[in-house]
Amino acid sequence: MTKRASIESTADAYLELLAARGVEYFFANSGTDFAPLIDAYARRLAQGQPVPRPMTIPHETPAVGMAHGYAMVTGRPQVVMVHVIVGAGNAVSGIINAARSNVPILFSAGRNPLTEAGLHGSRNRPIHWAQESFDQGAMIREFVKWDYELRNFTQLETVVDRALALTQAEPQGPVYLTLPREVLAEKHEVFEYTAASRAPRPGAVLAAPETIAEAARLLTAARNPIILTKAAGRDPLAVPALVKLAEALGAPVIDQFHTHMNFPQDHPLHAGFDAAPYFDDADCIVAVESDVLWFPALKAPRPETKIVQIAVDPLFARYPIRGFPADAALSGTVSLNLTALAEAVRQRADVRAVGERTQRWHAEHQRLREAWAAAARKVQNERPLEMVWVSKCVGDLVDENTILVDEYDFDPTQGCFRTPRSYFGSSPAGGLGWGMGAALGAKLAAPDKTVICCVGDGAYIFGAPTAAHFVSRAYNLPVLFVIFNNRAWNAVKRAVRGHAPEGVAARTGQMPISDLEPAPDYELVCRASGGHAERVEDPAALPDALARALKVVRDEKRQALLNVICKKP
Ligand SMILES: Cc1ncc(C[n+]2csc(CCOP(=O)(O)OP(=O)(O)O)c2C)c(N)n1
Repeated sequence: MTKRASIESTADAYLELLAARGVEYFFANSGTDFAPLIDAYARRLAQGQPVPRPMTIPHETPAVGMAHGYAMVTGRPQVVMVHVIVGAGNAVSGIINAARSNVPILFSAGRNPLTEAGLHGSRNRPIHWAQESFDQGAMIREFVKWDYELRNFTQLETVVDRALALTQAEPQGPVYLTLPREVLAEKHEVFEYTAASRAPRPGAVLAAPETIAEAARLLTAARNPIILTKAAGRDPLAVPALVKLAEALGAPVIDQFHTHMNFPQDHPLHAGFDAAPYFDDADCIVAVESDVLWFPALKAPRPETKIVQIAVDPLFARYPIRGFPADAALSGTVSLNLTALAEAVRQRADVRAVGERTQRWHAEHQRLREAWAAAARKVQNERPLEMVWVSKCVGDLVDENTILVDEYDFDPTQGCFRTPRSYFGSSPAGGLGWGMGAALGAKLAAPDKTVICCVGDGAYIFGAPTAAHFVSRAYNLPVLFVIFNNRAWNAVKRAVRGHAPEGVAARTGQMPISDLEPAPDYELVCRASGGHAERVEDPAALPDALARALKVVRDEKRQALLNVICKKP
């Protein structure tokens, strides 16, 4: 069916089309390139015409983070638009995060007016000469699946539908569309378009039966198979499928370097977060959506150990180097492949061996849980606070209605995540500044959920906190932010200690370029945007402070922040 809309410009048609295609939000950080769009927005809003909701995000880092957070919770891409090359520059780190996390986003930037005169929208500011680049896509091309400049009104529908289809096709990832000001400003009166996109939407993909059979053969021949996963839970259906596979095998699941809730943490086959201690005994390792299986320089499995890799793309083709082997590789839709493999294993498995292994791993699960509980108990009175105790207090608050976004320092041993899409960790690319925006995007996507955002003090600063707190207040997105404040970049310090354990820096603790002192009163930053905020220095006071903050978030619908003073490394 064809739709016909009265419009005034290409910008007007663009907004009409985005709304028609189900885009709900337009996370924007604007500049002179936005003039035709803002004009079209004003007209459409005044006339009650459909538009993606425009949201002013006063820094690109949380703008991209919000689109990332929204998509990771819903699976649906939204639009981010930034100001020409300079806005794109600020956004690149977030786009790298989205690319490596396989998150769909329609990322866009205005393109400086191309013409010096002669067209509506031609140059009229001094920046219009310096803000043109030879190849605007180049800055980010390596980290998007597709980039294109909208050349004219006629191709608008094809371009937008192609962008949205490509970002959502597996492996998912951001796409980049640049929008020259003259093209947006072109005058048009009528926009005709197809009511629903007919761009190809590739369906789910199952590996060939013989590949599944080979993987099942390797697994059922093994005496001690183990499973590790980083991001199986990106596909929520993969979580129950992974449970089926683990149970069919009697094999443990290790959430190694995990970025998602992948496997219920209270399942007796959950075996923690570090697979290395189990490598010596493992004779078959299944890696599910895991980019890094081990560190070859530190600890690898035995050479004869069989490896099965299961992922949308088991080659991680966009990584320049990745040498992890596979004796069988299942590409395609992870939930389908896990389900098929679980069934194939179930048919072949030696029931007695599965039963014995299950018992053994149940005991290991119990041992781990007791050790984790003891680790938190041991430091519960330490002042400054130990991060494991902070994590235990935060973890105790997690219920079925909570989403936790962690960008540094939440210790996953202290939580118990049971449902898909309830836990999200930083992208494997680790571009700092993701957490606050992602938490706000998650809250926008799931307004009925309690969203808790754990951040290191370093990560907090990278998150453009004045912008993030502004957004929380402006758009009623109450999130609880917990800063694990150790007044340092501990990740950097750890790297120095690992690199030169006997060096001067490690021996003396004097490490330039890794301290964050004098530390600001971070609570004031949140209060400046109307939030409730407290500084916590007493470990015994933390549970009550968390309860007060959560009450503000849930009942008053206001953001809250706890600046928790932790031990300095
Ligand atoms: C954009 C960006 N810049 C720098 C880094 C390098 N880096 C990784 S972790 C880290 C420190 C994070 O500090 P904080 O959030 O306080 O956590 P902590 O390391 O203290 O646990 C830095 C600087 C990065 N990952 N991303």
